[in-house]
Amino acid sequence: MTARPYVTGPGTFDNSTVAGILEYETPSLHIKNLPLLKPQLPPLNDTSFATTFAGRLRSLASAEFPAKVSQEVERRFFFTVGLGTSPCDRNALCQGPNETKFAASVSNVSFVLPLKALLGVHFAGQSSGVYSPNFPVSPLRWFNYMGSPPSNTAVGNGTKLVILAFNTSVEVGFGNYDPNSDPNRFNLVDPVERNAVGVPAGRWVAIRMIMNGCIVDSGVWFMHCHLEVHTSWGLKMAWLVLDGKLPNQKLLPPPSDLPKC
Ligand SMILES: [Cu+2]
Repeated sequence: MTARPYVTGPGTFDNSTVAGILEYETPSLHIKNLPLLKPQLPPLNDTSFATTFAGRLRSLASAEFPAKVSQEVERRFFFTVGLGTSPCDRNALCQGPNETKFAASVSNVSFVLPLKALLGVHFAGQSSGVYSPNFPVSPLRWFNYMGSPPSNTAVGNGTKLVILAFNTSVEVGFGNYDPNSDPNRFNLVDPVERNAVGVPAGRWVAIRMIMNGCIVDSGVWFMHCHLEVHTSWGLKMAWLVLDGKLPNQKLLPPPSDLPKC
């Protein structure tokens, strides 16, 4: 087996190929001189190959493992994800263009980590002043996300959350999206249930979530880029799912040995 990254963006990264040899131990299959299969990998930037492969992923959608897709959506959000710049801190050395520092954002909000833990202050009822509950439902400024980027790359910032009632079904879309034609192409039958999704460059992805303790529990949930450097630049936001009415729909207290820092 071999594997290597798929990449379309600029920037340097480790583009080497990893390889492993899989040997079956079943004695009856001990045939000598089996040929060593060496997979042919597509080019690093073969978007159509990667898209076709990812598009074939399906859940089992069986009686034992049903696909829990909400057919109705109560709250719709339109997010953008991207890189940008912020002013350089005083006396700091910044590596972004025109002496700025690199920043990243969701819907142009570069997330500022609060000094107090969001989940902790939420549980303790002491969240006043720690975050604002007004993460934008859709981008404040629209442009063609699939065209050339705007010349102003400055991002805003803040500790902004989306607050949702328990059991809310949510749909999140990213990028350019046609609300009339695109929903017809959604897979509401057997999509994969997952905690990470690829957003193609200059394109969009639609996600559905139900905040019902089955898929997303009550509490505070970060949604963030899986490149650590982008997360540190602010490509993250948080959902706050309120408790439900039933006893098993409440946020559990922190463990007694939770380190205090
Ligand atoms: Cu990223």
